[in-house]
Amino acid sequence: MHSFVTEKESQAGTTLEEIRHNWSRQEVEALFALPFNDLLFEAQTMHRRYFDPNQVQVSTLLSIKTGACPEDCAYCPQSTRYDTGLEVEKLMEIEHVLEQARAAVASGATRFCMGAAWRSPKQRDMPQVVAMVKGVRELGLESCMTLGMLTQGQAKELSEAGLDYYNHNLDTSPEFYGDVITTRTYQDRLETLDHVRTSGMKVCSGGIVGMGEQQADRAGLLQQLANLAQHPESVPINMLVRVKGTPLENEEDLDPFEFIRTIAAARIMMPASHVRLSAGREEMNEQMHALAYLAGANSIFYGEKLLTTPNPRANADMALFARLGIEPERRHVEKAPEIPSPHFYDAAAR
Ligand code: SAM
Ligand code: DTB
Ligand code: SF4
Repeated sequence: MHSFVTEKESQAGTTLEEIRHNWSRQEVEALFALPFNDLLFEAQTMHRRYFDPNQVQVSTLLSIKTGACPEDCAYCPQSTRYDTGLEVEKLMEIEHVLEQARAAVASGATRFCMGAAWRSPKQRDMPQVVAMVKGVRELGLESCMTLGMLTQGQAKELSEAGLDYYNHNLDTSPEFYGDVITTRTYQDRLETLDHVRTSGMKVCSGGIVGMGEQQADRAGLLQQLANLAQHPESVPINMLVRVKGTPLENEEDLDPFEFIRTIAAARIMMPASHVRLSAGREEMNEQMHALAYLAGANSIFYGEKLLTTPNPRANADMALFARLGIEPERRHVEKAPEIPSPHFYDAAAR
């Protein structure tokens, strides 16, 4: 096991194990309080121990069931409680999902994430969802789904179908959570994560910043994630996308450096996990993207749309990768697809 020794710790004769599950709130807050350059240096140092610093994983996202969700998540354009003008769509046909998945392969994505605006999947929808997982895997893509809360039985079904990752976010600190969502508890979320983990799937779990929370809440979110029995393999950090009609539509801008600090702290606390620069990139300029990669973000959602809101165009991401000397990460699993396609490299020509 590696150990990470800061100058202060080495002076004090102590060492800090890197993969930890016992972070105190105070320790996490102390990370956030570091001078910005010290925090970024520490994060980048840690990043290099576990990852190639010039590779970023790219995932494509598809909404397989849109809108009319009964939950009241204050940030979400898909809740039926808010009038966001969103067009509701029922569960997508398998062939349509696979068409999009083939396009994702052609664009160079290695993971295909499917999201549904459900509180939890209905049992009658499971066969269709299972067929989607099988079809996506046959294309050689890693598969990920986010369908809301899962029972242990549903997690087992998805795992047996070959689903690689399940995304379920803790969203924020336990203290701030009730200000954002009232229709399901923090404990419900932890239980779903437990079902996902014990069924053998990889866990994708992160949160949202910029919802009016305090720095202590951002620290609290990361503390919860890092203190899980096993770190999520993937940690999406979303910047709130303010959608008209949601209760958070007029939320104030978060200091961009606070966002970068959150990425850096996540990198230090969960050094072997992919930290995903997730929603909110449409509002971030190239310099901000570069800082996020420097802070240890090594995954993005790639393609023009997230679930319902816009995302930077794929060729803009590839052009920035080329300027920064970043390459898309090749996938780790056995059955690698024939990617990248030639036009993918053209876009990123150096
Ligand atoms: N309905 C399922 C659930 O909530 O578990 C899955 C889909 S839900 C849209 C997935 C995640 O997207 C949420 O947990 C939240 O973190 C993120 N999200 C939703 N709306 C967002 C917004 N406006 N800005 C940033 N992130 C958002
Ligand atoms: C996650 O953490 N972010 C993604 C994914 N998991 C499913 C979703 C972002 C949604 C942003 C708002 C929208 O496009 O509807
Ligand atoms: Fe529904 Fe998920 Fe949106 Fe919450 S985040 S309202 S559960 S779609």
